[in-house]
Amino acid sequence: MKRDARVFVAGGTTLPGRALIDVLRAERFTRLVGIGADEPDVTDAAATEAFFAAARPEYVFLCAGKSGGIGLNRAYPVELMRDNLLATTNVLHAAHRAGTARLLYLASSCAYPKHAPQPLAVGALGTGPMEPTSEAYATAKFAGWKLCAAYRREYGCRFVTGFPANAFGPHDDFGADSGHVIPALIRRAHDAKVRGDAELVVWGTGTPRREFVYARDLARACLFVAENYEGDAPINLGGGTDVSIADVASAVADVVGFRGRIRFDAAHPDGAPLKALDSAPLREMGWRAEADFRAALAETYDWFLHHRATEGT
Ligand code: GFB
Repeated sequence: MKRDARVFVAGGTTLPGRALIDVLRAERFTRLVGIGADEPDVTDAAATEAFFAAARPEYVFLCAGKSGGIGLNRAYPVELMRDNLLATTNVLHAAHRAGTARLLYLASSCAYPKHAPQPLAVGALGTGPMEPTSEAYATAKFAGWKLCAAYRREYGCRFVTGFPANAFGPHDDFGADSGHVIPALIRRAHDAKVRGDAELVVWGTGTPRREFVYARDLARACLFVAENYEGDAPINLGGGTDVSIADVASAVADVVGFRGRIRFDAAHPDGAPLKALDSAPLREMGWRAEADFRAALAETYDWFLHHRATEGT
């Protein structure tokens, strides 16, 4: 990909979007468009079309669309599904009309069937019911993949879909009730430490397992795929760390410095019992994750400590 090409990260304030902007700048892409206040409201079709007509981005990374943890998905399925459907349909159509040369759409591992064989391979997509707690959002991400594939088939667009593992890192939503598990536990372990609480409550049984990928590694994988993968099939963007929620809770408590007890509250749902991606295609192309899980947790906590007041985390 030409380093002086016009590149647009749709969803530049999301966790993956911010990481992508950092990686693109580090890789010396010199013409990022739609950054910060210049980014259009991509849930608005007219604003999106107008932006693409003016900026004419050659490369697009589509990370836009509200997302959150199991709590947010249970509380606001309509808002999550609608926001992602609008953002995805608007950006894909505008990119097609503007002649965008290459687009990577970021879907989500929750679009896989709840009980698909593990590790999750793209051939399992659509073969069974999704996890109910995130079904609305997951269906929007599944539809985004299918629409991406339709533009490729009908119009010959070089659009590709990546399915990421559970991402974490700076600029995430650290809301105790809205965030994904790692940022939510960082927030609650920090608050428990500051208050001197005797225990930290962790949702669910602690037995589910997840593959966690550091946002910087996810962003590197997105760029690697955009530059090197020409297949019609979607591709998993994994290579992360497979760990149980109980072990994540212990690691977060350790990194934050919370020394109290950890109590699992089974009144909260576990969600999918296991989500790990089969990322063999990506590995066989030579891509490797770089982040050490514990070091990435520490970097994320450090970011939280220095930004929680400003970024409304
Ligand atoms: O990250 P998370 O909210 O989403 O939850 P999913 C992962 C696991 O962590 C569940 C447990 O088993 C939760 O019960 N957990 C423990 C907690 N304590 C907490 C906590 O304080 N907050 C949260 N949030 N979880 C998501 C989807 O599913 O996967 C998203 O909801 C997205 O839409 C993401 O697709 C990739 O991994 O279960």
